[in-house]
Amino acid sequence: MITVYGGTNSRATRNLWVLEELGLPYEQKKINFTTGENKTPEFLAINPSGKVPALGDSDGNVTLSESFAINLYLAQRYGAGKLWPSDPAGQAKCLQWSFWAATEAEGHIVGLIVEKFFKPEAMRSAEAAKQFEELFIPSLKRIDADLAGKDWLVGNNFSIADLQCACVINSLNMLRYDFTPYPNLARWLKACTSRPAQQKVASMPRG
Ligand SMILES: N[C@@H](CCC(=O)N[C@@H](CS)C(=O)NCC(=O)O)C(=O)O
Repeated sequence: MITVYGGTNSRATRNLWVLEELGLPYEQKKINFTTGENKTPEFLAINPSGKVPALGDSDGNVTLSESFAINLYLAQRYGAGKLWPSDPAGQAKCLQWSFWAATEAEGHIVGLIVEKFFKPEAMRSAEAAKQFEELFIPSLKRIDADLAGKDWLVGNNFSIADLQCACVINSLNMLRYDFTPYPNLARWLKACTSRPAQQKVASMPRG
């Protein structure tokens, strides 16, 4: 049995997206990190970092943390020929885009969202917001250029590479971010987020 620890107010949504894409049975244990449920001894035994998401897979005999790594595990173990390409070059590209999403995009994008959305209004800084945006604009340009003339990042099909990048970039929609300067990215993001699996996760009750 696969168990996802984390609610829909967390990065667990990207793991739920993979599970829904693959049609895998799973149970979800909502760990409320806003009330400190992520720091209980029970949860720290699952993820000593005290963060969600985490994943347990009793069939695979593994407990994992780090949302991108969880997705790569699920894609490799259960998504061969679907989310996980069969050729080594395609697989390497999926790793490339996963690391890119984690290191070149997510931190700066989350920084902007915290600055413009989560911080109390009195504490927001337009200068800090501008700095975060300047840091991720090269990444938006990079992925927009890569998507010119093609539908998906790796090969001819939607893969874990698309999912890992789309879940990060889509969070900018919380800010109604203007993707007009990046037409290839905008088209691709719409295709990713229109997928039934993502729509299902997006319609789950928040929390
Ligand atoms: N790099 C980690 C980040 C996990 C993370 O920061 N999770 C947040 C919720 S989305 C959390 O648990 N925050 C509570 C805390 O840091 O105490 C991942 O991708 O899984």
